Parts: sequence; C-alpha cells; structure tokens
Amino acid sequence: LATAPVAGPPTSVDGFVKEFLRELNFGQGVTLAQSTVNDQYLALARTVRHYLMARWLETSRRQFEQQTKGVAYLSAEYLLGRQLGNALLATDLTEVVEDGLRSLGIDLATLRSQEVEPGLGNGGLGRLAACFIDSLATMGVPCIGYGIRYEYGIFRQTFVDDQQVEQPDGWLALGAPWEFPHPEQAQLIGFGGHTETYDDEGVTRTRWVPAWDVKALPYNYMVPGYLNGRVNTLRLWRAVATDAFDLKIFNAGDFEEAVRSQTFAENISKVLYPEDSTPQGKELRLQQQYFFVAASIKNFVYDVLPEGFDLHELPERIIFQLNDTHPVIGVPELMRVLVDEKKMDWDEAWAITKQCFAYTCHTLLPEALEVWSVDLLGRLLPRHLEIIYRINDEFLAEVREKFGDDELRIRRMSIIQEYPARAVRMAYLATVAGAKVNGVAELHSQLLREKVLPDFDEFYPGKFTNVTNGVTPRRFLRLANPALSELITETIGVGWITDLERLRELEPYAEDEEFRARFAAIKAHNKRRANAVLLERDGFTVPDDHMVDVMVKRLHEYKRQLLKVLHIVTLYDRIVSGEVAAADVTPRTFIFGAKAAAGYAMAKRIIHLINAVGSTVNADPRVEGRLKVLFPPNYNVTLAEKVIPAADLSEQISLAGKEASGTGNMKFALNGALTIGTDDGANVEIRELVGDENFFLFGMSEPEVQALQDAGYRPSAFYESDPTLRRAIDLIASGAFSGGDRSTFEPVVSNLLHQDRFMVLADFASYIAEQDRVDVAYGDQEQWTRSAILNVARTGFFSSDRSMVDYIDRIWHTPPVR
Ligand code: DL6
Repeated sequence: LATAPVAGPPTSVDGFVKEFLRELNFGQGVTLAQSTVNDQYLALARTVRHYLMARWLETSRRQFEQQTKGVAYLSAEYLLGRQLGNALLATDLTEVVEDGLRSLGIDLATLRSQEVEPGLGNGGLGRLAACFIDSLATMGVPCIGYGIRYEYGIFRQTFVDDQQVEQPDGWLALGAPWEFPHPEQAQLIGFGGHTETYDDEGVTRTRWVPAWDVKALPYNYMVPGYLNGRVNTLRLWRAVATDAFDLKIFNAGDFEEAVRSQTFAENISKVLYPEDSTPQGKELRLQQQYFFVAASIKNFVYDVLPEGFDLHELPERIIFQLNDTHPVIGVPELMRVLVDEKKMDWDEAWAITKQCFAYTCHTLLPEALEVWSVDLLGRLLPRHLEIIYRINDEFLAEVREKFGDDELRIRRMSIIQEYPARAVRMAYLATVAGAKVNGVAELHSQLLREKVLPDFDEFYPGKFTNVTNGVTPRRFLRLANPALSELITETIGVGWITDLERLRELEPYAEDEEFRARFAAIKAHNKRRANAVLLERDGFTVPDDHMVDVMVKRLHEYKRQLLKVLHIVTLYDRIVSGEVAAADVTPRTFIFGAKAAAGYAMAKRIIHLINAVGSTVNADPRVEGRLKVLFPPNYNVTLAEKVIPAADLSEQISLAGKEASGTGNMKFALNGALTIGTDDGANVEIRELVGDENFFLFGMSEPEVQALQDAGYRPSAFYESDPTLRRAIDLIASGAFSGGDRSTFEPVVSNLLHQDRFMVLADFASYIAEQDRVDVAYGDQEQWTRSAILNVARTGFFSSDRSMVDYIDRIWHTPPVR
C-alpha cells in the first residue's frame, strides 16, 4: 500500500448498492429489513469513506515521498458541521448514492439528517479552521490539522421559560463513522514535576521530570478536496490515562480511587470550553492546550518526519500556524524538544523555532488576550516557564539594544506581565516567536498593529500582515444553496466552485429580468426549505410575504444583539402606540441564533430578553402579520446552512473596531442577502466590493468611536435626547415584556444607561434611520434583487481558497503537491 496507488471501489449505482449492503451486513451486523435509520446512516458513511480511502492513502504517500513543505494548523477548535454531504460532494457521488439508496427504498435526505454534527468549536474561529482545511485539501496543499477530540462539543442549547439552559452535546453517542483511531501512535504527555540539570559529556543540559502523564490517542479524519483526488488529514487527540486503573486498589474495594487517575486524565479532552472572545484562565484549559500541542509536535517530529531528518531543515518542511493564542505553548515545547531531547544548541534551536511558527490573532478585545499566571505555568509546565523566561530575557536585551534603557517600553513589551499578577502574555510570546503575525481583516490588522501591538510593529518591521478571512464555497454555497448553485452553474459554468472570483461573470445578469425572476424564485424556495426545517425542529415558520431579517452569531455584548432588540421594540411600539398603521409597516420576521457562554450572565440575560420580546410580539394581535420574532435554539452549522440562504437581510452590527472580521457576514452576502452593518471587521471590505448602493451602512466609524470614548461617553445623554430611544428603553424597563415585572430586565437597562461599553445607544438613531431605508428599499423588489445578485457576484473574494493563497504568498510559502 505504501508504494502502489490504491484502486477505489466502483462508482456505479450497482457497485455502490453492493458496498452499502456489505457495510450494513458486516459493519452494522443487520439486514436491510432490520436496520434502523442510524444503522443505514453509519453504513452509508462507511461506504462513502471507502471511496475516499484510496485517495487518502495516495495523498499521504505522495506527501511523504515528496517531502515538500506543509502546514500544521494548530487549533483548539474545529467547527466542522456535518460530514456526509461534503464527502459526497467531494467524490461526486451524490447522484449515485441517491439512486442506489432509492432502489432500496431509502431516502438520502433522511440519512443526512441523522448525522450529529461535531460541534468542536464555539463560533467563527473554529469554523474558520474548518474552512481553511477544506480549502487546502482542495488546492492540494499538504496540511495536517491538529486539535482536540472533545468528547462533548459546544453545549446543546435549549430554552426553558425563555432562558438558556445548556445540555451536554454527546455527539459520539450514536457512533462516529468518520474517525480512525490510531492507538499505536499514542504519545505520552507529561505535566508538573520539576526540572534538573545534568552533565552530558561535558555539556550541562536540562531535563524535565514530569510528575504525571497522560496518553494522547490520535483520531484521524479525512479532509477531502473537492473533486481533486486529494484527501488531507485532521488529527484530533483524545486523552486517556496511562494506566486505566489501579488493580491493587480496585481489589481492595476502593473502586472510585482505583479509577481516579483515569477520570483525571480523561477530563482533559472531555469537553470544549464554551467560551468565545473571553478566555477562561483555568488550569484545565491550559492542560488542554499543552496536551494537544505537545502531542502534535511530537507526532510531527517523531512520526511524520522521516527517520534521520535533519532538524535544521525543519523550516523548509513545516510551518505551525497558531490559530489564536490557544496553541502558543507550542513555542516553548518545540524549543524543549530541540534543546532538551534533540540536544541542539539553544541559539540554533531558537533560530529554527522562529521560522516554524506563525500567529493569527482573532480579536481586539483586551480581555480576550490570553495570559497564564506564572504560578500556574510553573506548577504545570516548569520547563516551559524556564524557556519562556529565557526567550523573554533575550528578547528584552534586543529591545534594549534597539531602543536603549527605556524602562516603560521594556515593561510594556515584556512577555511577562507584572501587574496585577505575574503572568505570561501569550500574544506577546506568539509575536516574538512567530515569523509572521496576521490579523483577519484589513481593519483588524491595522488596529492590531496600531493599537494592540504597536511596540512590536515598530520593533519588527514587516512582521505584521493581513489575511482577510474567507469561507468555503463548497459548504456555504454549493451544498447549502443547491438551487442558487445550479442557476450559477447554468449561467457561468462550474468553475466558480474552486475559483469564486468567477462569480463576477454574474454581474451583467443583475440587469436581466428573467435572471432576476429566477434568482428571486430561488430565494422564495430557500425560505420554504428553511421553514420546513424550522417547523420540524421548533414548530414555527416564517410567513410567506415577510422580509427575513437574520442575526446569527455568538451572543456577545460587542456584537450588539441589544441594538437589534431595540429596533424590534421600536417597530412594535410604533404600531401598538398607533404612531404608524400596522398596514404601513414592512412585514418582517426576525430570526436570531445565538449561544451565550454558560458563565456570561449578561449575555444570558440578553437571550432572555430576546425571547421575552419575541413571546410578547408574536402573541400580540395588533402586530400580527407584520412582525414576528423567531429564536430557534441551538444554532449550529447545520442550521446555518438552511437559514443563511433564506435570508434577505444580514445583521452585522458590532461596534466599529470590535469584530475582528466576521465570517457570517461573508456567507450571507454570498447567498444574496443584503447587509446592514457598521464599518467593522470584514464588513468594510464587503461594502467596498459590493458598492455603497448595495449595502446599508450605519453607525460610527472606528475613529469616531475612539473620539467619543476620549471625550467621555455618557449613554444617558443619548437616552435623554432621543425620544424614540427613550420609549424603547422605557418599554423594556416597564415590564412590558416580563409580565409587568420591572426587575427582570433591570440589569440590562441599567447597564445600557450607565455603562454601555459597546455604545448601543450612541448608534441607535443611525441604526433606526438605516433600517427605515431598508424598508423602503425592500419595497422595490426588482431593485432589491438586483442588489442581491450583485452581492453574490462581487463577493467571490471571500472564498477561503483566496485566504489560503494569501497565507501561502505572505506567510507559509508552501507549494501544492504534484
Ligand atoms: O477569525 C475568525 C473569527 C472572526 O471572524 C471573528 O470576528 C472573531 O470574533 C473570532 N474571534 C474569536 C476570538 N476567540 N478567541 N480567542 O473567536 O474569530
């Protein structure tokens, strides 16, 4: 197998049926007549796997043979979404499978809905990682994605009395047909203990003596390229105890104690931290980070590289891309491996390490920049702390050399923060060690350089760069929107699926009446399709003639779901107060999707408020047929694929300067929704590309935000001077949405009036005015559809394939494998 190309199974309908029945019989151990939907789904997944297997083996054989430079994408999160549809697309098997299953009386769509998506990520950052590995496979670039196989992914959200309740997400319970465990490639990962020096033939060396260790078991997943015969690998690590249990203690009858170490070890990969943009700073989290990064580096150095590989050539062979600061502990780990294990000279090792890492920052919120207390690090990873200290000493000596003894600057730039507690600034460590540092949209990269890391930008000219995020057109257009994909392909050919800029060729069709009619019919079709899903999972639907206005993303104050709520309350108030006749209001359904981190109290209150406003609005006959608020719980990739193609309006309303990029904004525009948004993150680039006339811009720009901040922001001043705003806030405060209870949302109201960190009140008037323009624009359906088509035609730039080209050109310099 290592040398011969492997033949795949037949791709005829008959061939497929045979393979499928074989899997059902021999894999699941059931006859067709006995089989459940889950049996059939598992058998189908395994059958499709067969079709990918030859390509997978062949891809890794060639990558090994050619030893070209590859990417090791280190990410604590991969928000993959369902696998089956993507695997069928990548192999062009959808029709064969559909026909084959039909001949057995089975509906492919039913089996597809049986799949539980692996929710191994929180939001944008994890989904971005999934898009990137898809693109790299499609472009034939060697890449291993490394991460954690969480037993429980992002929690399943339910609502009880309008409030979020988190349920565990046991995504593995019904079987995990896409994974390949490789226990024989397990790695031992140490923790705690102490370091000691010893004499190694006249050289004093250090070794780390960990106090305890866990085993990291790799689970491989296929990452199929689109119709190109390539399959890359995603390798996720699971933690297990080195000794499952202590038999002596077990025999003595203390069963709990006997398995204590097992439970302790397995906790490391038990559950995803459900935090987004607010890191936890918890010991288990650091354990997770070190666990997966150390296992990945060991795996690469000891198993992936050929025997006898000269580690001085490591930078020509691999780039470890750090997806935010979560994997940054990999920097001292590689140093430890090179210096302590491979006995390399420190300076040589550091020269190599600095070329092997690159760092992507995904935030601007100061509280989201990870720091680890020196106490904790020293206790859990004593050798790594020593290495970090030395890196810092040498770095600060260089700073002194360049800028003199400017103590303030030294303190500002030190990797070790002294106040309020001694801690390691992981973003600084990543910046010092990274060959390149990038932000994820033009504005974000600019602010990163100018505001977050200005000293470093000055010290390292040329180190900072930008790569604007992207989304995979396979999943988010071709799979999610089959009807639009068909129209596009019929109009401009299929090339757009791997060359999304070709969507530009659609531009002239915005003026074609027949094309517009078909485009509009597809939107209507997608709304019906979303309705069928919503009806089945949540029991509600969007009325036929409504504008579909969607805000789906993690719940965070900076994203400003509250601004959206104030808009809804304003529209509601206009009608019920008689200011506007219901008949004059554009019928709209507002769809929210948002999970709040379990420990983020304000975010959970906002979810409560959205649901409460929804309950009141939806039950009020005065606004019936005009306003509707839907909040399907448990928004995830699977739901996104149905809701986004149905949207007319995309809400991207964060305070300028706070959203690093956003990727939902790209998915909506690509699927023909118009955006109402601030000049923030990638919205800026979307607006520039689609044109001002096809984008609803509102709110302060980032410099205006800064100016208001500097002048002293007083939210109450806006409340006092804007009667519309006052009415909306007073209505919430009055208990109108909480059964008359004024206390329920008092914390939300009082936060808005007295703090309002993200300036909801300052942007309110501008938002309402722009929303009124949206209503007017929606009244002209022909023009609206023109704009929607132009949004699709002009947003090909946001393909993650383009992001990958930028990473390759600006950071990685990795060629595709022949
Ligand atoms: O880059 C992916 C994604 C961006 O699109 C979002 O704007 C940004 O909020 C998100 N960042 C995080 C930060 N988490 N941490 N650390 O999730 O990244």
